[in-house]
Formats: sequence, structure tokens, C-alpha cells
Amino acid sequence: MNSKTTRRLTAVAAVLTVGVLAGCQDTGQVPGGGSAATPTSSPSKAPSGDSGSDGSRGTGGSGELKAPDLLSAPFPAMCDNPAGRLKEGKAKVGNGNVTLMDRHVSPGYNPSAGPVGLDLDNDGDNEMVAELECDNGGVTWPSVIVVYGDDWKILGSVDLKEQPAYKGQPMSKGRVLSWNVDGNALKVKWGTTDVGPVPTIPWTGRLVLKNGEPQLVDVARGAETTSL
Ligand SMILES: [Ca+2]
Repeated sequence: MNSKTTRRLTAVAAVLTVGVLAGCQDTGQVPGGGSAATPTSSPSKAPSGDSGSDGSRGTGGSGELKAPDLLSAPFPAMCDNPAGRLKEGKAKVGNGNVTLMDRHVSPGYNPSAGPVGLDLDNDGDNEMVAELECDNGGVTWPSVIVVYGDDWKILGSVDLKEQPAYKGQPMSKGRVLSWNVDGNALKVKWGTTDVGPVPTIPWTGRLVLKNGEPQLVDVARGAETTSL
């Protein structure tokens, strides 16, 4: 048995375990993964009914990473605060907070940028991508996009505060506006500002895994506007 087969079997076992647990507990989650926080399965085994409803578009996945588990996933250091683990999608850490941008957690949830599963490394299993918001001392910083692999291992993250395309100019705000799966990449639209309270500069790029590291490539800056 090769390692990939082992990994896939492990993933299947994990899904079965999740299914058994879901069947035994009143978790409040919609059975069968119907909530928007739950990635729908791949097309061959998509649950009937609610795919595409209330912003669940794009949260497809082969099932090995379930978005409800994302509510208790680890997160990397961000906003100058240490790494930690979410509890019900939130955490207090260091001098601030981390919040998963998910409809079940955040009032600021953007249905166009909810947690999404896609196969970034083209190995047949989905990774999970999520936008996390963080603050430090009451000041909200630009979002961090976190990519998870098997068993919720953090493969890496992309900080919207600092990107090479900003040419050395850190941004004080940064929010994902929308994202869409495009093959083995995630097309991302986000907004930043260098001054002021609201994002005014639109950006587009593609989130890919390069040598196992997530990064935004093909980044382009759009025309600045008064509000995005
Ligand atoms: Ca994969």
C-alpha cells in the first residue's frame, strides 16, 4: 500500500468517524453537511438539495476536511499574536482575537468568501481555505488566509497585510471580497487601504500551492475607488 493510498484510507476513516459522531450527538449541524459552513461533497456524491444555497457555493470538497471541524482548527500566529486553536470559530490570544469568517461565527461574514475546499496540490484530496480576521489591542488588522491540509495541518497562510505586489507598503486594512475555485487554484478578489477605515484598493490574484507553500500569484491592482 503506497502512502497516498494510506492517506486516502485515513481520510475515509476520518469521514466515517465524523459521520458516526454526528449521528450520536446533537451538534446542531445540519445532517449530511447541509450548512454553509459544511463543504458539500464532490459532484459525484453531492448531497441533494442545498448545494449553492446561502453562500455555500464553492465549498466543495471530497469530504476529508469538514468545515464544522474548522470551528476548532488550529491557526498560525497572526496580528502579532501567537498561534492557537479556535473554539467555536473564535479565540482570544495574546493581545487580541482571532475570528473565523464563517456564517456561524462572524457577524462580518462575507458569503462570497466562506471557507472553501479545493484540491490545491492536485493530489485528489481537497485542502481547505479560510479567511481569518484578527485584531490586536482592539485594532483589526488585515485578514489572513489560512490553508489546511489533512488532519487540519496548517500548510501555510497568506497575510493580506503584506504582499510583494504592495511593493513594501503594508496595508492597514485587508478583506477578501470574493473567491472562486478555478481548477487547482483559488481566484481571490480582496480589498485594502493604505489609509482610512475602509478598503478602497481592489486586488485580484490566484491562491496556489507552490512547493507546498500557499501564495498569491498573478496579483494585479485595480483602480482605487471610494469604497469596495
Ligand atoms: Ca490536495
